[in-house]
Amino acid sequence: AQLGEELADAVANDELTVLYQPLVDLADGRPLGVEALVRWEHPYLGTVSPTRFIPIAERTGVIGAIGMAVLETACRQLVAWDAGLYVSVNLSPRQLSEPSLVQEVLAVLTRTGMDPANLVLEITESALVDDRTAIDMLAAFRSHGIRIAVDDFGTGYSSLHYLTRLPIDILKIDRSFVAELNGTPEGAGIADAILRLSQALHLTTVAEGIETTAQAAELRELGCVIGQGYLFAKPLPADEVLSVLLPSS
Ligand code: G
Ligand code: G
Ligand code: MN
Ligand code: NA
Repeated sequence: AQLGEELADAVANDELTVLYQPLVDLADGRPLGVEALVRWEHPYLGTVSPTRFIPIAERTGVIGAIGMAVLETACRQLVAWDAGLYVSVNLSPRQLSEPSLVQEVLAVLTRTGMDPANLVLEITESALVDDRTAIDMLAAFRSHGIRIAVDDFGTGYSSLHYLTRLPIDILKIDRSFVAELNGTPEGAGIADAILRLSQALHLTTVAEGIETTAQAAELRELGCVIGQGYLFAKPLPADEVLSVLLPSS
């Protein structure tokens, strides 16, 4: 309960920071975008992971304010960089149940001068199952040029039939399937299946949690276009992103 009460003030007290993890073209290593990942710099606990505080924020409802703060920070940062990158921002399931979300997101884009084509919203599969309101919302985002990614794909519950009807653009292969890659057809089974599925559905695929050059090479051979993981870079503070991504600039 204590942490929940403190979390309610974290936005106003400016205790949330946003890190950025590169998303790279697997063919040539070129940076294409970044994923925004929030951290809570707690006054005496130190850095608190989102895996710890996002579930609390979901329960108390403060996720709405946190989500919008992260989005606004990320959009401002992207516009300031002006480096031809896009930014991928996580939405939690509860945000998708807020009818005003689309208008709020569009207002942030207007306020920050951000091109909607440079924004990707990441949602988890389980947020969508049988939720007509959430699905309509995704369609509304897409009608404004914002792209939708399904995060942690393969770990949720969507039936394949259902997936064909979702208004989405990108599948993110969960890092558990990347960890299974070992140069054998068995190891590549799920990643390969997801890549074929996304090709059939004309979706882009991002592989998460790439830690080795062997994994990157295998994913590239399997047809994966975009990669993310410690091999390329860990989540970085804003002021380190450009020097890591575009060292010549
Ligand atoms: O960055 P890290 O690997 O610690 O993130 C842990 C989890 O927290 C991931 O599942 C990630 O999607 C989630 N997460 C990170 N930032 C945000 C955010 O701004 N909003 C939401 N809803 N989840 C986030
Ligand atoms: O669920 P989501 O995909 O949003 O989570 C992103 C999380 O994955 C972040 O917390 C980030 O720190 C973590 N992450 C990013 N790259 C790697 C990696 O190569 N290996 C592992 N184990 N975790 C990673
Ligand atoms: Mn994500
Ligand atoms: Na993920």
